Amino acid sequence: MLLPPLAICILTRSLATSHDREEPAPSVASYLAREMDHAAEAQRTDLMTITRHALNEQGRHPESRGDFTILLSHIVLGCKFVASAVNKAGLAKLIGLAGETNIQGEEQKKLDVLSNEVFVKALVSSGRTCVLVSEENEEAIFVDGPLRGKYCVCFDPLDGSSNIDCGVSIGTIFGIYMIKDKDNATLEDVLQPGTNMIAAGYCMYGSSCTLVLSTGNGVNGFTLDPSLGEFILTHPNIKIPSKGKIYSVNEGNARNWDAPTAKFVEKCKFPQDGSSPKSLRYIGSMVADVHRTLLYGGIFLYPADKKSLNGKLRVLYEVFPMSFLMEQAGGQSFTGKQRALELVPTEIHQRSPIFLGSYGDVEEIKSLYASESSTGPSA
Ligand code: AHM
Ligand code: MG
Repeated sequence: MLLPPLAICILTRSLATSHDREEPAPSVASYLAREMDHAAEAQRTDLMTITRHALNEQGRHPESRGDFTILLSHIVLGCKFVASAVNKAGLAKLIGLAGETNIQGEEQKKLDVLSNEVFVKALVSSGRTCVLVSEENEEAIFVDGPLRGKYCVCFDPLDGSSNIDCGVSIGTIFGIYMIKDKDNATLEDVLQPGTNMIAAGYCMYGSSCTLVLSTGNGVNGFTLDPSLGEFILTHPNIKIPSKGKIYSVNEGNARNWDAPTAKFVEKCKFPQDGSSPKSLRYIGSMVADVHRTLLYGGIFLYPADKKSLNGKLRVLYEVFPMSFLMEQAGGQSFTGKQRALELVPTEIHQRSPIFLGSYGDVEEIKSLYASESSTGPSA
């Protein structure tokens, strides 16, 4: 069989590279087998959409009446809207998005404000929510009348929005609770420990649009196929590696860190056990940093420091959902004092320090905090 020129070029390059590294060269047969796998993938006709996946999950709960699937479909609609708006963000000056003036001379809404409106309306109109907490709204929103349902949703409609103008990945984060008493919704319904969450997820608007979801039965990732307008299961049953080679932190805050954080980062750079130093990767968009951590392993840190005693990230719609996903994927999440999901928030916009990622890496920071508390502060 004749190989197309591109295949010959790739094959020659990969043969040369593997020769340099003294690795066994791939055979033509294995190259072709891989190409055929890709072709089969592209022609797959049995697509697991996110709705089909939710319906399958629903089948595991005979008492379920489909309310969660309906709620999820409204969240998915919000994500698709924001994905489309984010894709056009670079055209802002031409078509008047994100704070620019459009051709009618009307001031357009900033993307984060627009995203918030879309999610609030989608969640309320689902008829399945009763209390909403959004990063963009100072007060919680209580849904009244016939549209009131049994779920409480805490969300950050567009996290990492300082990255919008330069086209870096941003995302939506959400965590879902069940109301305690449907006829009497109060703030207590959202001031619950993260262990009470029934589902959490995020949608990353990046080089592709990926929605990662857990309903408490593992973690699954779905990628938006723009031609179908559907999220398709592409990352089933995500498990985070038990140890990683990457740490992710804003090192610009280093001079204000406490001793355990400073020691941990020092160990990442100058390991004393003969292992290689870890690589630093920091995007400054929690969704993107956590997504990479989930897939490749490693640790993401937003610690407390002398200026921000509770760190920066918000408990209800940043720390809890990401901690839930990490635990469901086999990792862990720690605040510097306790398992993150066991924290009991007292305010809806409360912040907390956070260390999350591979089980073994978080174990290390936990032991540094444990020895600090047994010997007292060392710095
Ligand atoms: P935001 O909710 O105002 O967008 O802030 C949250 C973002 C996270 O996405 C990210 O992890 C963090 O802020 C980055 O903060 P910093 O710029 O201090 O490193
Ligand atoms: Mg945020």
